[in-house]
Amino acid sequence: MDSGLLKPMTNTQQMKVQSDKNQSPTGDDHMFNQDPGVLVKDSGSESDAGSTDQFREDVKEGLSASPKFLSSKYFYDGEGDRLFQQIMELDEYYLTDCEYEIFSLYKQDLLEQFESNCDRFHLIEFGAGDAYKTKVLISHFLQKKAGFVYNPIDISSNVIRSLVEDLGSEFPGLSIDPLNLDYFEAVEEISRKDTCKKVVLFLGSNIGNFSMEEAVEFFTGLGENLQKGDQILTGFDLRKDPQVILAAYNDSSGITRKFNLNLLKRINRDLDADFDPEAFYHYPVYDPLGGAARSYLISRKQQEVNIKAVPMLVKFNESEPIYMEISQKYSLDDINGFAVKSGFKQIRNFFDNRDYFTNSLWEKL
Ligand code: AVI
Repeated sequence: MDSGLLKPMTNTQQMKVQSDKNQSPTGDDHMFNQDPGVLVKDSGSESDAGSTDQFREDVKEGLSASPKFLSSKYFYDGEGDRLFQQIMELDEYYLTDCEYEIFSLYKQDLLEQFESNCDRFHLIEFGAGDAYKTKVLISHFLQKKAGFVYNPIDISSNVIRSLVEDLGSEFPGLSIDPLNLDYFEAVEEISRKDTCKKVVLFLGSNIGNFSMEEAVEFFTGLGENLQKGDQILTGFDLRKDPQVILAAYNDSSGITRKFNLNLLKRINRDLDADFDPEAFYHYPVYDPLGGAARSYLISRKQQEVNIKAVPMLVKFNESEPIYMEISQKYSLDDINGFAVKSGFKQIRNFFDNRDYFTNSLWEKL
């Protein structure tokens, strides 16, 4: 994996970890066309010319393809961030509560696993956002007078700035060293400055927005930037009752629907297009065999959409889908397989009370 391909973007509202690859709408070989190792976040800004160029190219590619697709990494403009925040507060979207519960239950066990011979460890968080769940750990670690430096990593300088302000006032004793870099570069940079143990947090089942193959590439690439004994704690959403999973992506208040349709509005705004979002409907599905939740937007009628900034005229047949997102769900064997294939040893899986979700702790071999 070429971490040199990882380039920071600016002016982003909030970090969401996504693959830079587009997702094949068809099957388990889902991802294609781009470099699997590249971590990107949404640019969220019309003023970021480089990002708008990339957005235009990606929209052009996805809507010229058959079947059509759009990359879910572009969900997160300002409105997308607000909608995702609302999703995380929904009862149906159980993932956030599960991870919060795991941290509340196991904060001491986690601390014991994280501590090392060094007088401190680096708690590195990929896509820290507002660190809502991580604050449970930070608060406990400080209370226990643990030696650690918190390294939130976010490609958005705005996110980093407000997080540092917030944590500074909530936890005056916290040693915080934020990095406004892409993930692998940030890990490399921390290693260059300090040889103490690194613990990387990759939470929220963000890994689920990668295909299975990409996930292995991601973990392998991450391992190449870690030393023996360093650890990673990843949040994985587990396979469970298909109805519970489907409801998380088809909430009764329609927020997830708006979240998907918002990408069409973004294309209208940023690329001067004339999508009528109401002419599409949100269609999420869950495949209990492969464990993938996928969402589509379905054209309600035969229609044409003009995207002036590309420029392109996109023709839709009635009932034609646009593939929007994968949210992969995992078995414990899947998770163990990732660790083995990417050069880690599994230390322990931590579960919530319903066994819906796991935070899996691995050590670099
Ligand atoms: C960011 N990611 C882990 C979320 C997920 O569950 O795949 C994004 C999301 N899409 C619809 N709801 C939430």
